[in-house]
This record gives sequence, structure tokens and C-alpha cells, in this order.
Amino acid sequence: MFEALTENFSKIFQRLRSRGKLTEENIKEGMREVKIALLQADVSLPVINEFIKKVTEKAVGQEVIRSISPGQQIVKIVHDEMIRLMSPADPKIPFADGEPTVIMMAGLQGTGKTTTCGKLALKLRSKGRKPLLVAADIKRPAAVEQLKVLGRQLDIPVYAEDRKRVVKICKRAVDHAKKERLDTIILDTAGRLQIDKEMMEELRQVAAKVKPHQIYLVVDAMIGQDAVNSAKEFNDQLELDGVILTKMDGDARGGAALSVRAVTGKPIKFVGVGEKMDRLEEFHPERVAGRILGMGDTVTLVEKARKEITQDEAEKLQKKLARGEFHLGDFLEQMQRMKKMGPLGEIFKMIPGLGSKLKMGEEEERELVKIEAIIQSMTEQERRRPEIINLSRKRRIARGSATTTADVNGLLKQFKQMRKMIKQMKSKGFFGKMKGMKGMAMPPGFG
Ligand SMILES: Nc1nc2c(ncn2[C@@H]2O[C@H](COP(=O)(O)OP(=O)(O)OP(=O)(O)O)[C@@H](O)[C@H]2O)c(=O)[nH]1
Ligand SMILES: [Mg+2]
Repeated sequence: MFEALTENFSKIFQRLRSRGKLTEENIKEGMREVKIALLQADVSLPVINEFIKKVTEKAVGQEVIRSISPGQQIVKIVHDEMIRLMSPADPKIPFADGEPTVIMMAGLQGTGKTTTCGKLALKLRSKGRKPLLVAADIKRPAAVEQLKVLGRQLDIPVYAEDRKRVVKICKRAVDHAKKERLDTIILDTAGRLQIDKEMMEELRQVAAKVKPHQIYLVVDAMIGQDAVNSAKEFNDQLELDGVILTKMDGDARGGAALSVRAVTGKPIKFVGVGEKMDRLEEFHPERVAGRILGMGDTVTLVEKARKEITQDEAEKLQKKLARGEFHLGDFLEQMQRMKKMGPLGEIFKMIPGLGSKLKMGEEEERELVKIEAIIQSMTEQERRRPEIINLSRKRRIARGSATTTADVNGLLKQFKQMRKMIKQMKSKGFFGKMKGMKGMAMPPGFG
């Protein structure tokens, strides 16, 4: 996600940093490049203009020009302004007292409303709520069935009727929820085109008669500026409470994420990051800004890691890393842990300075399986002191792991490089920051 934008920013900042001292002219030139990068990322033009104006004002201030590392200062200004653009995000859902909370999902066709209804229901149930999914899409014949299937899969009740009146269905769903003591109702409405007046009117009717407590607009992040324009339209027609951006796992260019808050004035509640039901995350502007600017996403990484590694284990590992005692056995253990955290490619992207350098596809994942087998075929002593692995040991290891001595050699070489990289990360203070479990590590050359 946002790859092109990240790459462009990285080039722009590199040029700015290489200037040493900055002049007003340098800054303005840099800002012209920022503008082009944002345009290419499909950010809405008024949003870009406002953004550039603010950043330029701050950057041209005496402090930046006089400071020792002006390039770095500008990165900070852009970073802060980007966060401001997407803030505040608000993952909280206010629940009604004494009656079921009604949440209505609206959005264009195919943006991910039904999927998001399922994801949200699952998330809420894990927090102790009792959700009811309501099939309020009677336009597409298969839509009701789609929601029913989803409900069965998640073991979440679905309310559906054969009637043609959406408002009535929703009202009866509320009664049903009360009777069944279900406390959160999620209305899956039909996708519509913004130009379709009749369909828009239907939504307005539901909003007026059923009075949902929260109305969320589901926006497909891949569509960029068009998505944002339609968001504006929806926002004029309905009183939105928030936006859910979907398909952030795809090659979204960044336009929707950067513009939708400024254009609608409504907070981004959640982001969909995959088709699976557990792929709904809270939206954190500071992390997204960090990711766009190539600063990695240490906080997300740390949070993911924290789920898998206890504080104790993490400290032990950090000490080992710091002392340079990290050996192949530890490597194996970490690899197995990382695998539990999710696709490795995603994890690498979050490590500052590493994301753009390491690519992790299926082939690389297969390579990892091989590595695992090789290390598993080593003795404890070999894992600790790989330098004792001579040719006959290599042959034995290769046989044991169904690989070749060339594979074993390859791994040993890689491990050596990795140790070197760990030393570099250490000297950049990465582990110190991890230990603090907060704050963002700066990428190489930024800090
Ligand atoms: N990669 C990815 N795909 C998603 C995400 N959310 C939804 N999708 C996919 O988008 C497609 C459309 O999703 P639906 O939930 O059916 O969309 P909808 O808005 O209900 O569609 P209509 O009811 O026809 O308007 C499906 O293939 C989903 O799997 C997401 O966060 N990431
Ligand atoms: Mg749907």
C-alpha cells in the first residue's frame, strides 16, 4: 500500500537533505515535488493545496533554514501535517443505553459493505457485544444470501425478510433484537451509485425512520479521488458519523486515506486490510503517515510482536541482540514466531528502512521453509557456533533437511549478513526504541 508515494517522498527528502543548508527557493522546489507526488497518489486537489501551503509556511520559517539539519526538519513538518490531515481518527463506537445500538453501513456498490458488516460484528462480539446482522439490501437478489452465509460462518444471527420495504425490515429487525436481547444491530444496505436518486432516497428514509445511532460510510481506498468525491455526496445526503476505508491491503495509492477526513470532516473509524473476517483494524494517522514517509511502522510491529512474545521474552531477546549473542537457534525460534504474526512480507514493510529493500513473496516464503528445515537439522552446538560447521557437517545437515550443501552454505552466509544488519540496527538505536514500546524509530539517515 502507498508504495509509489513512499518512494517519491523518499527521493524528495533525499534531495532536500543532500542540500545541507536550505534556502526558501530549495524548499519551494521541494514542495512542488511534494505536490506532484500527492497528485499522483490521487489526493484531492484542494486538500493538496492546503497541505502545501501549511507545510511551506512552517518550513520557510527561520528555524528550518537556520537549523543544523534542515532536511530532517522538513520531514518532521510534512509528517506532522500529514497526521493532522487524517486526524482525529476515532475507533470508538458510542453505544446506546437501554436499547439496541443501530449501526448503518452505506456506500457505493462493491466497496465492501457486507464484508465490513461481518468484520465489525465479529470485532464487537469479541468485546462482549451481541450483534445482529440485518439484510437491508433487497436490491441485489444474492445479497441476502451472502449475508446469511457470512452469519453462519461467523455464528452471528442474521435478520432477513422477503419483503420489499427496507424501512419496515429494519424496524422489525430492531424489535427482533429487543426480543432476542441482542444489543448491536448492523444494517447492511444496498450498494448504490450516488447519481441514483431513488436509492439515495431509500437510505435517507432508513436514516429518518429507523434513526440509526451511527452511520458509517464504507469507502474503497483503491478508488482514490472518485471515492472521496462520492463520500462528499453521501455526507451531504446523510449525517455520517464516520468512514471505514476498505481494501487498504491492495495497492491503494493513498489518495482516499489522505483526503477523506479533510473532505468530509468525519473521522476514519476503521480500515479493512484484507478479505478475511479478522482483517479490520483501527486507523492510526501517525502510523499511516510514518508508513507513507518510509519511516516504517514500528508501533504496529511492536503491537503484533507483543501478542506473540511476552514482555519477558522480548527483553531476553533484546539483551541477546545487544550482546551479539543471537545464534541460529534463536533465529529459528524468531522465524517461527514471526510466522505466527502474519505474512512476513507485511512485517518487513513495517521495519524502518527495511521495507523498501526486502521483498517477500511466495518464493521467499518457500525459501524460509527450507531455512527452517536446515536449522532443525543442526545440533545445538552448531546452532550456537556456526563456524564449526565443516564440510562433513554440512553434508549431514543437507541430508537431514533434504536440501543441498549449497543451500546450507547459503543460509550460513545469510545469517552472517543478518548478524551484521542487527549490529547496524543496534547502532541506530532500533532496539532501544523497541524496548520503550512506543515512539517511532527513524529510518536510517533520518535520525
Ligand atoms: N482485499 C480486500 N478486499 C476486500 C476488503 N473488503 C472487502 N473486500 C472485497 O471486496 C469485494 C466486495 O465486497 P462486498 O462486501 O460484497 O461489497 P458490498 O459493498 O457489500 O457490495 P454490494 O453489496 O454489491 O454493493 C469482495 O470480494 C470482498 O472480499 C478489504 O479490506 N480488502
Ligand atoms: Mg453488499
